[in-house]
Amino acid sequence: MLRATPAPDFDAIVVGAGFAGLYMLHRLRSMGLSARVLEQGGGVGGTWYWNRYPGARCDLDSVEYSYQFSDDLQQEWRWSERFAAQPEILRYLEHVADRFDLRRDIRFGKTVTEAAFDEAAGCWRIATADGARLSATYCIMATGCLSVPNRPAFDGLDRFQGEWYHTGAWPHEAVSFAGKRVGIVGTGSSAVQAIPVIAAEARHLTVFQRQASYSIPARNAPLGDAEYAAIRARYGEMRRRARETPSGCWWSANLVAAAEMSAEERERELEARWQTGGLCFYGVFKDVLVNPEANEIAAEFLRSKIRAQVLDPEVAALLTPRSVVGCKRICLDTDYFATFNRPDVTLVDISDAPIEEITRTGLRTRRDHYELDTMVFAIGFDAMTGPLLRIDIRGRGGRTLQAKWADGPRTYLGLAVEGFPNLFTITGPTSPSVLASMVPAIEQHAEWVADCIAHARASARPRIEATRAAEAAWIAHHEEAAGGTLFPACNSWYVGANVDGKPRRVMPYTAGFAAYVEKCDAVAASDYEGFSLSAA
Ligand code: N01
Repeated sequence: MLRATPAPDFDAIVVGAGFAGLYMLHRLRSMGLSARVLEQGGGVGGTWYWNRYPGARCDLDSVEYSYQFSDDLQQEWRWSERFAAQPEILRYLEHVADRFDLRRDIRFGKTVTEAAFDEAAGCWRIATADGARLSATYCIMATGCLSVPNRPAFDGLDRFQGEWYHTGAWPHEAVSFAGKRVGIVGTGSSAVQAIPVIAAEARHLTVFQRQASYSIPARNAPLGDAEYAAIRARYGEMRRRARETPSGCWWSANLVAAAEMSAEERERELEARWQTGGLCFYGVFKDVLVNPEANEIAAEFLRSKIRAQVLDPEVAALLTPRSVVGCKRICLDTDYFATFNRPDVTLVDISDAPIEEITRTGLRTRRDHYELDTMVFAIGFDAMTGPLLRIDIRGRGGRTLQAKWADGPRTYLGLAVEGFPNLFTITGPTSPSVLASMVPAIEQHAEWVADCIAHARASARPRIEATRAAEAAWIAHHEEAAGGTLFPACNSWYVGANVDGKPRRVMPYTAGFAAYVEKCDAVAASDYEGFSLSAA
């Protein structure tokens, strides 16, 4: 007698309970599907659960760095500042989890180690580090883009007698720097936020810089009641307008190329965006990210601002990047450059004298030894592909994602992967993700995935997989678009240059959020063109 294959435990398993996983769960449940979220942390929040370092804030205005799927939520939540600090963002996500009763379907402390597609049963079999085994028809990776911290692989770290921390895995307990000689490695967004705060507390702060960063004043400020009332009144309209822009952000982009403006007009535009603060600087010229001459005008403007803020010309020179601006993410700061005017802050250039080892009492570069009580590693993440590749993901025929992506990520729309049926990636590589307004990008993906699953089920073809041809065409288009930009010009995490041995590929989609959404919508409208749908 034939034994019926047992039904999977859930319709869908979602990995991660950050912005993406929470909303994905909400969508799936509202469709009447059974879903389980597996989260490695002890609470919701994802990025905002782990990144508790001093000074951590979002770099998009809080009012747009938040969900829009529920107007009630949007209207009732009150952000206190233009750029919310980590504790407030975490409170927001906890509020969302409670308000939509999400926690009952989330299991915390569950690190997913394996996900394998069972072809006979037509479902995903998921294993967690603590030995749990679950199955589901669909597996949705809401694992984040910046969620695997780069390990500090410095010789001798285990010998260090003081404390050390990674900004991306900060302890929950308060960390005191009072009276300490602190060293921080890295000068990216995390460090740029942490350095002024740590400097204000530590006895001495030594900053180890490999490449200088461009940074723009955040101009963070409390949001007043009148200002907030105006935002609430225009929320819907601002959200709608943002969806039509390349960045998906509220700020407006200049649609004129630098060469079409007079020197005075360019200066006015640059200065206006500098004064506004925030990432609107990305919109300074239409061609700032594609034309080296336009880029150099913007870069030189930012360099002059560094020279104006840093008193010691030698320190200013070290802090001044020579590279293209924007091909590494521009940082937002509050008093970053001015911090180097403090007598108790030292900048150490390690571009030509790298860190050789960590000693019992500090850090040795090729040039010198530095005595330290505490070390902070703000050295970033194995971005975009790291969160997926650290899970042993096996698709049809037992093929691993690691093997498939050995030369770089290949996806269809950054949402699906040929050979891996019923697997979806929220803001996966080759989607706009980190180059768009992150939360709207997440919502667009979660909604697309939910609609796709609904369509597959309704048409009695629950198995869905990207075709090889569609994936190849998407990757060709993605690479062509990226090749027309300046993103390949930098050694940044956007191209995987910050992780030894990682294939160098522009990972986020560069042709703009609005164009991308249009493509996703067109695919959905044409019976999910580029996917093959079949019965189980
Ligand atoms: O990481 P990063 P991050 N020896 O990779 C240096 C988002 N974010 O955590 O430039 C010495 O940018 C490395 O040097 P180099 C945001 O999207 C947002 O700061 O590679 N140094 C660099 O200086 C951001 O872009 C917010 O030469 C080493 C630094 O460490 C992304 O997260 C806040 C090294 C790493 O910079 C990542 O930011 C924080 C080594 N072996 C983060 N390895 C906001 O919302 C690396 N470095 C504001």
